Amino acid sequence: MVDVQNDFADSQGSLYVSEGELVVPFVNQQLDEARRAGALIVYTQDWHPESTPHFAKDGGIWPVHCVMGTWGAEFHPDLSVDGEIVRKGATGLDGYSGFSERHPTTAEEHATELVDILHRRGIERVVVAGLATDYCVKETAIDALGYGFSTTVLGEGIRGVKLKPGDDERALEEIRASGGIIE
Ligand code: VGL
Ligand code: ZN
Repeated sequence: MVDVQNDFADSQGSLYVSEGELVVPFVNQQLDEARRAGALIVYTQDWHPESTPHFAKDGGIWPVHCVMGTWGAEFHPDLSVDGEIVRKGATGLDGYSGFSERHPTTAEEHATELVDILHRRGIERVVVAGLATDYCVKETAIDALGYGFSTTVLGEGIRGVKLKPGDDERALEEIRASGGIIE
Protein backbone atom coordinates (compact mmCIF):
# COMPACT_ATOMS: atom_id res chain seq x y z
CA MET A 1 0.00 0.00 0.00
CA VAL A 2 1.81 3.02 -1.34
CA ASP A 3 1.87 6.40 0.41
CA VAL A 4 -1.77 6.85 1.48
CA GLN A 5 -0.71 9.86 3.55
CA ASN A 6 -2.44 13.14 4.34
CA ASP A 7 -0.30 15.31 2.07
CA PHE A 8 -1.41 13.19 -0.91
CA ALA A 9 -4.84 11.97 0.15
CA ASP A 10 -6.37 14.94 2.00
CA SER A 11 -7.56 17.97 0.04
CA GLN A 12 -5.72 20.11 2.64
CA GLY A 13 -2.49 18.24 1.91
CA SER A 14 0.44 20.08 0.32
CA LEU A 15 0.72 17.70 -2.65
CA TYR A 16 -2.93 16.68 -2.86
CA VAL A 17 -3.59 14.09 -5.54
CA SER A 18 -7.01 14.79 -6.98
CA GLU A 19 -9.53 12.23 -5.63
CA GLY A 20 -6.80 10.72 -3.47
CA GLU A 21 -9.23 10.23 -0.57
CA LEU A 22 -11.47 8.14 -2.83
CA VAL A 23 -8.99 5.25 -2.85
CA VAL A 24 -9.36 4.78 0.91
CA PRO A 25 -12.66 2.85 1.15
CA PHE A 26 -11.66 0.64 -1.77
CA VAL A 27 -8.19 -0.17 -0.49
CA ASN A 28 -9.56 -0.81 3.02
CA GLN A 29 -11.83 -3.48 1.59
CA GLN A 30 -8.91 -4.98 -0.37
CA LEU A 31 -6.70 -4.87 2.73
CA ASP A 32 -9.38 -6.66 4.73
CA GLU A 33 -9.62 -9.44 2.18
CA ALA A 34 -5.85 -9.70 1.92
CA ARG A 35 -5.53 -9.90 5.70
CA ARG A 36 -8.17 -12.61 5.93
CA ALA A 37 -6.34 -14.55 3.21
CA GLY A 38 -3.13 -14.39 5.25
CA ALA A 39 -1.29 -12.00 2.95
CA LEU A 40 1.62 -9.91 4.15
CA ILE A 41 0.67 -6.23 4.02
CA VAL A 42 3.32 -3.55 3.72
CA TYR A 43 2.58 0.17 3.86
CA THR A 44 5.05 2.64 2.43
CA GLN A 45 5.40 6.16 3.76
CA ASP A 46 7.09 9.03 1.95
CA TRP A 47 9.23 10.39 4.79
CA HIS A 48 11.31 13.45 4.05
CA PRO A 49 13.55 15.74 6.10
CA GLU A 50 12.68 19.46 6.09
CA SER A 51 15.29 20.11 3.41
CA THR A 52 15.97 17.72 0.54
CA PRO A 53 16.81 18.13 -3.15
CA HIS A 54 13.42 16.45 -3.66
CA PHE A 55 11.73 19.77 -2.76
CA ALA A 56 11.46 22.76 -5.12
CA LYS A 57 12.80 25.12 -2.43
CA ASP A 58 16.01 23.04 -2.36
CA GLY A 59 16.41 22.58 -6.13
CA GLY A 60 13.93 19.77 -6.81
CA ILE A 61 10.44 19.81 -8.27
CA TRP A 62 7.96 19.20 -5.44
CA PRO A 63 6.28 21.40 -2.85
CA VAL A 64 7.33 20.48 0.69
CA HIS A 65 5.40 17.32 1.59
CA CYS A 66 5.48 14.33 3.93
CA VAL A 67 8.03 15.84 6.29
CA MET A 68 8.80 13.20 8.88
CA GLY A 69 6.77 13.54 12.06
CA THR A 70 4.25 16.04 10.63
CA TRP A 71 0.52 15.67 9.97
CA GLY A 72 1.14 15.52 6.22
CA ALA A 73 3.32 12.44 6.60
CA GLU A 74 0.75 10.53 8.68
CA PHE A 75 -1.40 7.92 7.05
CA HIS A 76 -4.88 9.09 6.08
CA PRO A 77 -6.93 8.70 9.29
CA ASP A 78 -9.44 6.35 7.64
CA LEU A 79 -6.81 3.99 6.21
CA SER A 80 -6.83 0.61 7.89
CA VAL A 81 -3.21 0.26 9.01
CA ASP A 82 -2.07 -3.10 10.32
CA GLY A 83 1.14 -4.49 8.88
CA GLU A 84 4.75 -3.63 8.15
CA ILE A 85 5.72 -0.02 7.48
CA VAL A 86 8.54 0.95 5.13
CA ARG A 87 9.62 4.59 5.10
CA LYS A 88 11.53 6.10 2.20
CA GLY A 89 13.23 9.41 1.53
CA ALA A 90 14.46 9.93 5.09
CA THR A 91 18.09 10.32 4.07
CA GLY A 92 17.21 13.18 1.74
CA LEU A 93 17.12 11.07 -1.41
CA ASP A 94 14.08 10.74 -3.67
CA GLY A 95 12.15 7.69 -2.61
CA TYR A 96 9.58 7.12 -5.30
CA SER A 97 9.82 3.36 -5.18
CA GLY A 98 9.11 1.49 -1.97
CA PHE A 99 12.15 -0.62 -2.86
CA SER A 100 14.81 2.07 -3.31
CA GLU A 101 16.00 5.58 -2.69
CA ARG A 102 17.83 7.58 -5.31
CA HIS A 103 19.59 10.92 -5.44
CA PRO A 104 17.80 13.19 -7.94
CA THR A 105 21.00 14.12 -9.81
CA THR A 106 23.90 11.89 -8.75
CA ALA A 107 23.88 8.11 -9.29
CA GLU A 108 23.55 7.43 -5.56
CA GLU A 109 20.95 4.75 -4.94
CA HIS A 110 20.26 2.20 -2.24
CA ALA A 111 17.63 -0.36 -1.38
CA THR A 112 15.07 -0.02 1.40
CA GLU A 113 14.30 -3.05 3.59
CA LEU A 114 11.24 -3.92 1.45
CA VAL A 115 12.76 -6.61 -0.75
CA ASP A 116 14.22 -8.36 2.31
CA ILE A 117 10.83 -8.30 4.02
CA LEU A 118 9.21 -9.92 0.98
CA HIS A 119 11.97 -12.50 0.50
CA ARG A 120 11.91 -13.47 4.18
CA ARG A 121 8.20 -14.24 3.90
CA GLY A 122 8.64 -16.15 0.64
CA ILE A 123 6.42 -13.73 -1.23
CA GLU A 124 6.00 -14.41 -4.97
CA ARG A 125 3.19 -12.07 -5.95
CA VAL A 126 2.84 -8.37 -5.18
CA VAL A 127 -0.38 -6.36 -5.43
CA VAL A 128 0.05 -2.59 -5.47
CA ALA A 129 -2.38 0.27 -4.81
CA GLY A 130 -2.15 3.79 -3.40
CA LEU A 131 -0.71 7.14 -4.43
CA ALA A 132 0.44 8.37 -6.77
CA THR A 133 0.00 6.34 -9.96
CA ASP A 134 2.60 8.24 -11.99
CA TYR A 135 5.35 8.30 -9.33
CA CYS A 136 5.45 6.02 -6.36
CA VAL A 137 2.95 3.41 -7.54
CA LYS A 138 4.66 3.17 -10.93
CA GLU A 139 8.19 2.97 -9.53
CA THR A 140 7.20 0.46 -6.87
CA ALA A 141 5.43 -1.79 -9.38
CA ILE A 142 8.29 -1.64 -11.90
CA ASP A 143 10.87 -2.42 -9.20
CA ALA A 144 8.73 -5.34 -7.98
CA LEU A 145 8.71 -6.70 -11.53
CA GLY A 146 12.46 -6.17 -11.75
CA TYR A 147 12.94 -8.28 -8.63
CA GLY A 148 10.90 -11.03 -10.29
CA PHE A 149 7.64 -10.69 -8.35
CA SER A 150 4.50 -11.26 -10.35
CA THR A 151 2.90 -7.84 -9.99
CA THR A 152 -0.67 -6.55 -10.20
CA VAL A 153 -1.79 -2.94 -9.79
CA LEU A 154 -5.38 -2.33 -8.64
CA GLY A 155 -6.80 0.29 -11.02
CA GLU A 156 -9.57 1.34 -8.62
CA GLY A 157 -7.08 1.91 -5.80
CA ILE A 158 -4.77 4.43 -7.46
CA ARG A 159 -4.86 8.08 -8.53
CA GLY A 160 -2.27 10.17 -10.41
CA VAL A 161 -0.54 13.50 -9.70
CA LYS A 162 -0.68 14.23 -13.44
CA LEU A 163 1.84 17.06 -13.63
CA LYS A 164 1.12 16.63 -17.35
CA PRO A 165 -2.27 15.39 -18.55
CA GLY A 166 -2.09 11.69 -19.38
CA ASP A 167 0.83 10.94 -17.05
CA ASP A 168 -1.32 8.40 -15.22
CA GLU A 169 -2.24 6.54 -18.42
CA ARG A 170 1.41 6.58 -19.54
CA ALA A 171 2.45 5.18 -16.16
CA LEU A 172 0.03 2.28 -16.57
CA GLU A 173 1.42 1.63 -20.06
CA GLU A 174 4.95 1.51 -18.62
CA ILE A 175 3.85 -0.94 -15.94
CA ARG A 176 2.21 -3.15 -18.57
CA ALA A 177 5.29 -2.91 -20.80
CA SER A 178 7.39 -4.14 -17.86
CA GLY A 179 5.13 -7.17 -17.45
CA GLY A 180 2.70 -5.89 -14.83
CA ILE A 181 -1.03 -6.50 -14.79
CA ILE A 182 -3.54 -3.68 -14.23
CA GLU A 183 -6.66 -5.17 -12.69
C1 VGL B 1 5.24 10.97 -4.55
C2 VGL B 1 5.82 12.93 -5.57
C3 VGL B 1 6.77 13.17 -4.62
C4 VGL B 1 4.35 9.76 -4.52
C5 VGL B 1 6.19 11.19 -3.59
O1 VGL B 1 4.09 9.21 -3.42
O2 VGL B 1 3.88 9.34 -5.62
N1 VGL B 1 5.07 11.83 -5.55
N2 VGL B 1 6.96 12.29 -3.63
ZN1 ZN C 1 8.15 12.73 -1.89
